[in-house]
Amino acid sequence: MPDSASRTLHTQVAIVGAGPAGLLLAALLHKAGIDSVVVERQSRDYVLSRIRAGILEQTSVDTIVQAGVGARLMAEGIVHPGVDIVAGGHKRHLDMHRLVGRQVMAYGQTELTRDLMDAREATDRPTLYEAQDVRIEGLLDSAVQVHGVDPQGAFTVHAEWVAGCDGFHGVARRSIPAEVLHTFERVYPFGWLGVLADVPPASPHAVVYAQSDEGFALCSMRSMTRSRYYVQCPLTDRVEDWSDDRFWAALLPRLDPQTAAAVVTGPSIEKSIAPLRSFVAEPMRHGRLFLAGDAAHIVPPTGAKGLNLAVADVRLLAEALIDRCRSGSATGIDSYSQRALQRIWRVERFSWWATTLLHRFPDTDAFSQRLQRAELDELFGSERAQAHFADQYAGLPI
Ligand code: FAS
Ligand code: PHB
Repeated sequence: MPDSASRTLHTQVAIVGAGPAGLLLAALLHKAGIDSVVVERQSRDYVLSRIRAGILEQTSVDTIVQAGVGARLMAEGIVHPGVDIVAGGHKRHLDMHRLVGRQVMAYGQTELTRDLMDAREATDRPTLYEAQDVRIEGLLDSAVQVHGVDPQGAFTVHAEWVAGCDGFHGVARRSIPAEVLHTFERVYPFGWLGVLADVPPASPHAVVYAQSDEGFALCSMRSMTRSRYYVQCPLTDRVEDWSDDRFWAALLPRLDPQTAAAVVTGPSIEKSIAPLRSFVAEPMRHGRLFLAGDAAHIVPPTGAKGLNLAVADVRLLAEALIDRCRSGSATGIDSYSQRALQRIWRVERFSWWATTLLHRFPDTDAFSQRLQRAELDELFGSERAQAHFADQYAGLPI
């Protein structure tokens, strides 16, 4: 129990985590007149220093605009009507907009988080940064408490509901009793080495996914002057093992000649290795606690789905909580976990499939390489197969 010096705050929804999921939920609730308090472990600057996702599905763009936070996204986001896939040095284009009438948008997660933080600050409602020792209590009681200590001292947030938007390593999922929680996981035997560089993108109108004998590579962007590239690397590698020169030398042979010729190299402004895993926690609700985003699931970034899944959860959860707070109806909150998981597992499958298709695994032999090539030939040999891929990549309906 907190000591008497603990300051108390009262709200309708306590939100743990000020990443995209937590801040977007706060924005959607605020727009509907529902009050929230956000509790974040790190500082604002630390959260903004993370380089993560870069591609938004159409439904994510619509949700962000609906939350009233889409002005810069619509002004600066870059539409990608299709996507390119390279195999054996040969690039093929998949035109999503022609096939399914939808497309994606290139807009960095860092910029989205900045927009959401600015919108949160404009509401004048509390966001408690640098909160340590966060604990969630009362999940099955008539009200829930979030305790912690921030630079102003100990605090307790009293709320009707709590949203665990605190990512894979957060406290919310761990607040669900072990006998209630079921987790499902697959860890991949390689990582992604990512580089951010202030150079013009080699492919400004489509992400390029490359399958090659040397391993997977990806060409993306953040703007017309800032590029994001990845190469598959062994899990045992450390960032210090990779000079910029070694990175560029590894990237180019994995691409087709046209894309490789368009790559402008330059000094990295960020370089990091991300492990790849598929992970799902069920259920996404326990009493007054709801999980959303990476707190509940992780996908390998091959399908550009992590951030988009978080947005989809938040859209469902916001609608459910607004309904409960306004009309008292529990229909939305009672069905949230089941409805979210139904879409999550379909996206988990797509991300797993794309990862197994485009990467070299330790046991990838000549036979499995031929199967990977045949799978891609099946895809590009059939408009129906391409439409199915486009449906998944452009974003399943929420
Ligand atoms: P986040 O992890 O973004 O945010 C959770 C927040 O909760 C963090 O700010 C954290 O500090 C805070 N927190 C944690 N514990 C807490 C506690 N105890 N108390 C209070 N706050 C706490 N997705 C893509 O689509 N494409 C990509 O290329 C891509 N690359 C990625 C690279 C890396 C290294 C990682 C880790 C993820 C990547 N992702 C990518 C996925 C990523 O974008 C997530 O899907 C997205 O950040 C999900 O957002 P949130 O659910 O808000 O979780
Ligand atoms: C990115 O721009 O960081 C990005 C794009 C597509 C992916 C993964 C990451 O599948």
